[in-house]
Amino acid sequence: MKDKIEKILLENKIQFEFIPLPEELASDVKVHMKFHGNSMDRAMPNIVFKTNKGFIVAQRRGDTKIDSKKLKKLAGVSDLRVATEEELKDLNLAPGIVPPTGIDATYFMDNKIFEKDFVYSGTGDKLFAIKLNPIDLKEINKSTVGDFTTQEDFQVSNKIVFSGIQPSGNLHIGNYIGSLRQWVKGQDNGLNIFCIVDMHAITVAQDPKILREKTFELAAIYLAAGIDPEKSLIFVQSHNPDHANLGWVLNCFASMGQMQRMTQYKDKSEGKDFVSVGLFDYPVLMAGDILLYDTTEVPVGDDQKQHVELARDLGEKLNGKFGETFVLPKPVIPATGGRIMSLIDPTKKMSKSDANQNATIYLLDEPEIAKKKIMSATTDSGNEIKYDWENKPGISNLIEIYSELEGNSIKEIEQKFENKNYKEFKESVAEVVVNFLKDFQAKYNKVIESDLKKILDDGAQKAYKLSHPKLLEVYRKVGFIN
Ligand code: AQP
Repeated sequence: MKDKIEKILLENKIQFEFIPLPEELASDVKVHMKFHGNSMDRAMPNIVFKTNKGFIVAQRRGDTKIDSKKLKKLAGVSDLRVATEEELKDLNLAPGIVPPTGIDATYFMDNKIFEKDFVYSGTGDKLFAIKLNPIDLKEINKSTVGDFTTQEDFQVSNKIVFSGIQPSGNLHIGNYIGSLRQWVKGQDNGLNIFCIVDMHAITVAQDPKILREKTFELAAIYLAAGIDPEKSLIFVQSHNPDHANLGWVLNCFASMGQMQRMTQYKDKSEGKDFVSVGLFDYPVLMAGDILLYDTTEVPVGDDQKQHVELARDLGEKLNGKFGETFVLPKPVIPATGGRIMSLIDPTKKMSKSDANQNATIYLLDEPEIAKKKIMSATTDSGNEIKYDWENKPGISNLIEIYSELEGNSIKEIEQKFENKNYKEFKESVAEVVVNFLKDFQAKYNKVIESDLKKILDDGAQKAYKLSHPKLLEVYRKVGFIN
């Protein structure tokens, strides 16, 4: 059937594009529309009806439903029912994957379809959808157009979230507040993909044994933070080769100048004897990570904003050159907590790789050690608990940590500690941090015993099924043969 419609469209000089679909998603139009970064208003299901005057095909916009009374009136029939499987077989069709043309029937199109300049439809082959202009379709099918639908009340979320953390070093409360916590908050909505980006980790020297251990540790940290593998996809970057493959293609479109502007590269390479090409180039791989899944949102800490913008720029560049290919993602950075600072030097961000262990509260720190770190955090010579980054960065940082972990607003904290000194305030911050760590670590100790390998394997398989059609689309567009 796919070949037949291809022939019809070519003969009629109609522009179209076949969109490969991962097998697992193929039967669920809502899922694969979402996967392609589209909502159901771009889907065009084709339904075959048996009427008292023969077969008709009704084409509607995917977010609407058919009003059979109206369709009967438009088609001028008194009887109307969905064709049975047997009847579809007689027409050489399979249920659920009816193509948009080439059927021996009368065609009816609902007006709402024409609000979009292109739509996605089945092809008769469950591994391919087709993208085309509905006006072209109307011409070749000689369709009757009218109003025979009502708006569906369901809303398909169009949100696709992708983010990742490197399994390098020890995760800290900055990673938790800036990233992990945002992921957990959003996972009930849309498709959420959380990656353990081991390929990014090797851009600086890693001990292979420790990297393996840290990869499992990070998976357990994801789960302890509240990422639920039933709701979200968790996998290891190197398990899905599409990331490196798309990264390579994108490399060929990123300019040296663009890459040299990446501030994280400048920071991380400064003063180093050896700087790998990987460290320079990893934002392109990150762009690949994001663009592969038609990601709409990337929840990250403030330091990653520039990299998400690079992903956008590269996506835009390829869209301009090859036509719409990538969804352009936006970084989602929390209003507060997007940049938790070092406890020792509050003008620097808290970082896994800080040489001074006292600068950072690690998620797996002994609570008593974390308490000592807070008590010795750098403040200033004043005595007022005031949120003022310019003059009081140390205190502002502690206020932010308190606020993020305890849920109080900055104002409430300032009021609460109005007549308290720094020592008393630090004791309260330490208490909040200790309580948080105890709770987090109890969850961590539980999940570290679970079958993490299986969760990661399942995640990688699903991720590949989602990403591979996109990679194939890019390969085709750049001119690689199938
Ligand atoms: N201090 C921070 N405050 C808020 N968010 C932060 N993130 C990192 N530091 C802070 C966010 O955590 C995620 C982890 O990203 P990553 O593992 O790719 O590494 P990174 O950004 O390089 O993190 P680090 O902790 O600074 O590691 P090193 O020391 O290795 O460079 C990202 O979303 C990041 O924004």
